[in-house]
Amino acid sequence: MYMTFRWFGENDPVTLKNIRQIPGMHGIVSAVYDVPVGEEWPYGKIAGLRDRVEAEGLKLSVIESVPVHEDIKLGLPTRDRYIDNYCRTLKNIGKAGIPVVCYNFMPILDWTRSGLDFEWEDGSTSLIYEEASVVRMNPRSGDLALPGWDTSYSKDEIGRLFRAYESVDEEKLWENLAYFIERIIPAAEEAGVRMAIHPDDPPWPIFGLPRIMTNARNFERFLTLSDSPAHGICLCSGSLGADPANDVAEMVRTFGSQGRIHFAHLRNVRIDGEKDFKETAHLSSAGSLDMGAIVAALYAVGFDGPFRPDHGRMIWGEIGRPGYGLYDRALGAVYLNGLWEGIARARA
Ligand code: DNO
Repeated sequence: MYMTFRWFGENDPVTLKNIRQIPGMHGIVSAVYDVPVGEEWPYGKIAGLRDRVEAEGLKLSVIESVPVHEDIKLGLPTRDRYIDNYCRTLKNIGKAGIPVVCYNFMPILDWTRSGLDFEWEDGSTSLIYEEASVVRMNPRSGDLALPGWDTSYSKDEIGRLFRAYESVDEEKLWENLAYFIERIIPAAEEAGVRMAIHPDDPPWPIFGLPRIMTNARNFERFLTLSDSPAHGICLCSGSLGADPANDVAEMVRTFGSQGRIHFAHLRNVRIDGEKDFKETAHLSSAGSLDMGAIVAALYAVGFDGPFRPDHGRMIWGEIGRPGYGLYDRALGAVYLNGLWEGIARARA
């Protein structure tokens, strides 16, 4: 596997130079942020991003995300236009030579947390999720500002979307996902792009919205939607691992041995109760996940794709995008690379 790092573009307080200085760094994970959701990303913008990254001596390894328009997830008649645009965007991404696209199929909300700055004894802070606080939020009122979204909606739109999803249950969402996959995977294959769906984070329904990319059984079902090697998953240890019923290393072995893991997000969480977790430093002893076992499983299945250290804590007084500071992610990157090197040597 090779190391990549998420960069949010020119407005990111973390610079490409900062990222390049992390030992072992290979590539960048980024996106075009100024095209409205659902519209085609022009080739020039994608190639411009790639050139900017390459000028700093890095590769543009993954596009994360090309967001999926809500009309597609809702299965509205207008979806075909957005799906056509999606296919054209994939074609442009392929033409620019970028091999992997990460996306998700979560209704309205991407990843969700209840708190941004839980303070640990050592003064570092983390993102946390407590179901008890989440159930007290009222997103239907439109008053919901969550960190890290690739898209955000106005108050009116949020209210309208919640009403629209009242008629979409899990099975309907599966149907809409199947319709989307049937159309985009051939386009991805033709473009030479591998698609990696991100698990739902957290992996359970929130605010009464259906969520389906949550466990091994559902990933198996998802993979039956297409036989194409372009149809795969982003194995996110922290998202899946927030549910102790998910054995993340086992999922790596199952889907990795089928060649379906196209991207890995590696981070740790400490589970403090049912639907209650805190993001921690990456190392195994800091949280509930055995990162050594997860990396060993990636090694065992011969994973040769990109991974990135996922969310870190805020440390050393850094102020930045929640979960996406430089320092703790850089420590995570080096730790994960160290695990890989150690495992590779022990097996050599
Ligand atoms: C959170 C990220 C997600 C991810 C999307 C992929 O930190 O892992 O926002 O980018 O779900 O579409």
